Amino acid sequence: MTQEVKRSFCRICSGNCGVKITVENDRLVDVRGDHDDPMTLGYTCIKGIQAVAAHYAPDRVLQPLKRQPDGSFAPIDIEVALDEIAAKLKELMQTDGPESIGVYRGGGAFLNNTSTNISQRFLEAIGSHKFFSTITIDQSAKVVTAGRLGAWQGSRQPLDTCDVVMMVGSNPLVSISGYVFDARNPNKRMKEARARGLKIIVIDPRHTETAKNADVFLQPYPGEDPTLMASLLHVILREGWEDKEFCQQWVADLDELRAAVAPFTPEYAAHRAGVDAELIVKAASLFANESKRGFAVSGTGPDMAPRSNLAEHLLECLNVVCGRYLREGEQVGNPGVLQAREVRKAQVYPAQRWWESSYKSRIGGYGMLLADMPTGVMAEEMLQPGPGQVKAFITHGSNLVNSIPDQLKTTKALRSLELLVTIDPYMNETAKLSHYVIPPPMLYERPDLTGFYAETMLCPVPFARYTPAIVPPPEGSKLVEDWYPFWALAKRLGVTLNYEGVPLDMETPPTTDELLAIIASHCPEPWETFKSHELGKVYDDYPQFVEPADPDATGRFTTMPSDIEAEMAEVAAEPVSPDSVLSNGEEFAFRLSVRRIRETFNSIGRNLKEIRKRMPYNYAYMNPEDLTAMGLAEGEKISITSDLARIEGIIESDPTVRRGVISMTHGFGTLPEETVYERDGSSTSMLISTDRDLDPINAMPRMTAIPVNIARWA
Ligand SMILES: Nc1nc2c(c(=O)[nH]1)N[C@H]1C(S)=C(S)[C@@H](COP(=O)(O)OP(=O)(O)OC[C@H]3O[C@@H](n4cnc5c(=O)[nH]c(N)nc54)[C@H](O)[C@@H]3O)O[C@H]1N2
Ligand SMILES: Nc1nc2c(c(=O)[nH]1)N[C@H]1C(S)=C(S)[C@@H](COP(=O)(O)OP(=O)(O)OC[C@H]3O[C@@H](n4cnc5c(=O)[nH]c(N)nc54)[C@H](O)[C@@H]3O)O[C@H]1N2
Ligand code: SF4
Ligand SMILES: [Mo]
Repeated sequence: MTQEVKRSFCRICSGNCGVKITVENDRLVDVRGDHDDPMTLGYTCIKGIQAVAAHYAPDRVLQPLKRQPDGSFAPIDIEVALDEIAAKLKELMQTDGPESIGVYRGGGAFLNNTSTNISQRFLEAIGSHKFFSTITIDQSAKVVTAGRLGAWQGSRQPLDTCDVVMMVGSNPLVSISGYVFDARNPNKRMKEARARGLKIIVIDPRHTETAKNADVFLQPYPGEDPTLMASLLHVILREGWEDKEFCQQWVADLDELRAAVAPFTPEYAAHRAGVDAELIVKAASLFANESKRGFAVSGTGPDMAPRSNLAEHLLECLNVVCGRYLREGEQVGNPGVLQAREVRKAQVYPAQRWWESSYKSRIGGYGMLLADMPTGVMAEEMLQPGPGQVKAFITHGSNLVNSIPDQLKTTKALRSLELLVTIDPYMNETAKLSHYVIPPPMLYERPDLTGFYAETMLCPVPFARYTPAIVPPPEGSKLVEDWYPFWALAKRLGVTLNYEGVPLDMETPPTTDELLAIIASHCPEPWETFKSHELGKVYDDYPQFVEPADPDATGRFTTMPSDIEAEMAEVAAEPVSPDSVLSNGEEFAFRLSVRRIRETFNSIGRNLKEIRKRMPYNYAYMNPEDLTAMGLAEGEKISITSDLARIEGIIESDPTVRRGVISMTHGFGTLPEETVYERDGSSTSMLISTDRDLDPINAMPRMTAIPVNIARWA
């Protein structure tokens, strides 16, 4: 038996950690961090290390399956399955029109370059708007903000040129994700940045791994970011710490912003959020007065809370009033390698409010965000009868049962479909409800690239890398690449797929490598040369500098459009009772706060023994003083009750969680009627309603700061 060590990179999350893989008889036997990887320097996490177990897990699906009348699944030839699926789609297109067909692009498809955009292109080709993706159940408030405030074409200041970074509700040291925070081996990068003198401000209900590096740490109740951001702006504008010259030239309505934040004194915000007013002033001073370069940035925390759009808007206003963007002549950190370069001019791309003029959802009349319909209304699109009702659905690299809020409603909606197709390597909870399950190869069984979609955001330098497939799929398996079902269905329906601007040949299927070459067509090197760099390459010979503004540039940031102003007034008028929250007419003592854990990636990883040894279920993390006050103890089982439902949790005493908060991750549990907490964990999505509390514009449900009561499990 010969063993061989090969090099590749992990794609479970967007960290793209370089790995060394031992292969024996065409099978993976070991995956570990590659210390020669120029980006990630040997870093990996438990999920990456467990890739061998993940590839050969017993619940992996190795051939296409069709659900039988008795509910069991039987193997089916892929071409027969695609014929049957295409026939149903054709029938629905004739009887109900193309809008009856929808797709969900989940994280599994997003992190796989050839399939990132293919489902969307498929729907475009058949003429349906029912495209949903994780974007609208994640940080869609960032899209809304760019559409209402405007955006600076010159991009943010690169991290290595910054004096200060303010991180609001993001924990890149665990999530390996962060808009412009350095996610390549983030522990080491954080240490390097701190040694260089970077100051860190963190605002988070939990004293996170990231917060341990903070110079100023605010620990508010979740859901109070709008007030906190407003009070930071209040202090900055009161003290005159804004960049006056920048504001004069590029902000249309600074006086209106000043007036709107006037009621949000540090004392008022501190009282609501449960923090020290002095700390708000200190954070404002460090950000705006003591530092000259940097940025404020958020993660899922504020963007999953009520008033996500308002919080994100005010947060970005911090960057606007301090002029924290690259100016003419400055070098762009990562202009991109694989993607076409954006025009970078020192000017504002004014607010476009795309959703106002776009196609509107049948449910709720929401406009499109990018090309997405809001996930918050997806289940209703399936459930509510009438023209345009979604009746056939393809879920691509997603586990909707576990990831879409209002789990009971979501499950009911998926069960109501005339056709549900899942493209996923595993028999996950959503696959169990599907009529067809189409399994693709897993990550080390296919060629790929470092993530192209968000490359300029997630990697601070222009780096890209190709990996070939490391092993073939397991012997005897019948898998098709993720993009294939979409190509094959388009062919059967007689439409052409337009792939990243290139119309595909619809007679002969492309190869995965050909599709990757299309994605990489903007790379400064020819495809074969690009592929030949085993450890990838930093393309720093092709710098991009911010160009001067157009002489007639008239775009300005609009900090206080009337809808923001109205929402600010609503917040200011809200009754304040920091120690309890009212929701749907009931009173609650705790707020459930969203979080990620190292061991799992959304619902991924729960099927692996080594991971479950470390994380048997999703713990309910609570402050020890709250436990004492309630006569509860670590290891006890509690009920967590929202205005919608009740779930179980086992307490883990955690002094990093602020009092009045229960911190719990999502993605656990299984089908609602089958869940046994000790075996499956529980789904926090059960607690979240999509009938009410949806944010305007993006229909974001209330996924953090969920009002809950806690009691010993009876
Ligand atoms: N290991 C692992 N990594 C992941 C994932 C995973 O599941 N596991 N998921 C991936 C995905 S899909 C995404 S989108 C990214 C997300 O990446 P991040 O946004 O960095 O996610 P978290 O690590 O949960 O950090 C969110 C922080 O917000 C805090 N928070 C909660 N509510 C509030 C609030 O109302 N206000 C404020 N200010 N803070 C709040 C939480 O305590 C938490 O520390 O992570 C990705 N990376
Ligand atoms: N309550 C609550 N709900 C949430 C969140 C939260 O914080 N709290 N977070 C939200 C966020 S930010 C996100 S991004 C979503 C995530 O929502 P989803 O994307 O639905 O969640 P995952 O569990 O990551 O599902 C990914 C699926 O992709 C599969 N997969 C992995 N690799 C591949 C591949 O190469 N090809 C294919 N076809 N499949 C693959 C995995 O097996 C898995 O079933 O959840 C959202 N839902
Ligand atoms: S952080 Fe973990 S899951 Fe993410 S790419 Fe690296 S090894 Fe993979
Ligand atoms: Mo996400």
